[in-house]
Amino acid sequence: MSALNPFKRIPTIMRAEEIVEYAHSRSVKVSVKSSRMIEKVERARIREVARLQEFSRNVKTKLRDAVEEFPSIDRLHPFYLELTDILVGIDRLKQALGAIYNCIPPIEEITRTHLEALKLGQDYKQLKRTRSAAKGRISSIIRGTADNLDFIIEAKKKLATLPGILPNSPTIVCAGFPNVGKSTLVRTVSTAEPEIAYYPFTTKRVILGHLKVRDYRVQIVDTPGLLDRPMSKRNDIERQAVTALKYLAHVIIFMLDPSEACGWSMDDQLNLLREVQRMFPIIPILITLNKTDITPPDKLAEARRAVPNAYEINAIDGTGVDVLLQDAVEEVDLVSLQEEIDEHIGSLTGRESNTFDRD
Ligand SMILES: Nc1nc2c(ncn2[C@@H]2O[C@H](COP(=O)(O)OP(=O)(O)O)[C@@H](O)[C@H]2O)c(=O)[nH]1
Ligand SMILES: [Mg+2]
Repeated sequence: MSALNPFKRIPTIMRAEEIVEYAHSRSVKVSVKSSRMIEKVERARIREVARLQEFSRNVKTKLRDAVEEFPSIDRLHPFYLELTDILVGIDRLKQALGAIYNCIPPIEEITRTHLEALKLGQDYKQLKRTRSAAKGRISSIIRGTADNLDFIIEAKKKLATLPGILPNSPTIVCAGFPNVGKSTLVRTVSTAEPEIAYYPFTTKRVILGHLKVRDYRVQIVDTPGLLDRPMSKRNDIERQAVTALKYLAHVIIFMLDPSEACGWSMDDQLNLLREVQRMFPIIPILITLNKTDITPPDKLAEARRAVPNAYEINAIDGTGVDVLLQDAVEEVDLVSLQEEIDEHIGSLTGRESNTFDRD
């Protein structure tokens, strides 16, 4: 498996105060072995130099790690890019990462000038003061970027809840009104326990399952709060979240419940179907009648007339599901998918760090 949710892999990021504390505790532990024969002031010089270097090194490492271990924004899968924008704002995130990174050169400069001063200092107390002044100035720089560190820590937390998709596996998205059986289908066809995740701006849980069809590792995901009601009832953010699905879905299974046990009339369901067809004109949509086990014959006949050649399934016991999935994978444009994979792998191998203004 390659790249699941890239934000789950970010190591712990320290807050400003934690970085200062951490670097301080490391620097005071530095012990310098020097001969008793050396004068007191020289011993102090060696010690203060070592402590300042240790402090500076730890601070820089923590800042650099915070930025470099964050997934490279420009190389995110478009699905995550879109959702990242909704959840935290791409511009603000780039600005925060850039600002944190830009703390490093001034810290290096302060370190350099104070190390020079330590070379020249003649008295024991003065050496201590110089080291302490350098640490103070470096700490202020870190505290000055505390908001940015807090921001990326929060961003990481939010982004880590998104579903962990495999960018190079065929992806089936289940759509349809609430209670038509989307989650049931995902659970029935998944070979392992499905992953539970969250989409932005719905409190409903997303279910992401994995299965094998022919030789392909396929993922199937449902869409609570997204493709389950008319677009006219949505705000901009929800619309953007729906749009993100076009980067995810290679094929859509649109589920209808002709028994209407879901609580929605077939007319409403068919209207939503037409809306989804309009929204995703180039994604293949497989229309599926679910709950055939409890649908009265007259309602089933009516549904067959409304959507001729629809798949007919029972999501609970899996009747009809095999044919549906085989055809779903058949619909995935495997040639374009291969190109996508190549592009993705190419971008990963060219990876160095985040792109942002380093001036
Ligand atoms: N009889 C029957 N009930 C089903 C079928 N598929 C789903 N259900 C039931 O319909 C209800 C809603 O299903 P769920 O998967 O939660 O719908 P979702 O909101 O679209 O995810 C649940 O009580 C399911 O057990 C089916 O094929 N036959
Ligand atoms: Mg559900």
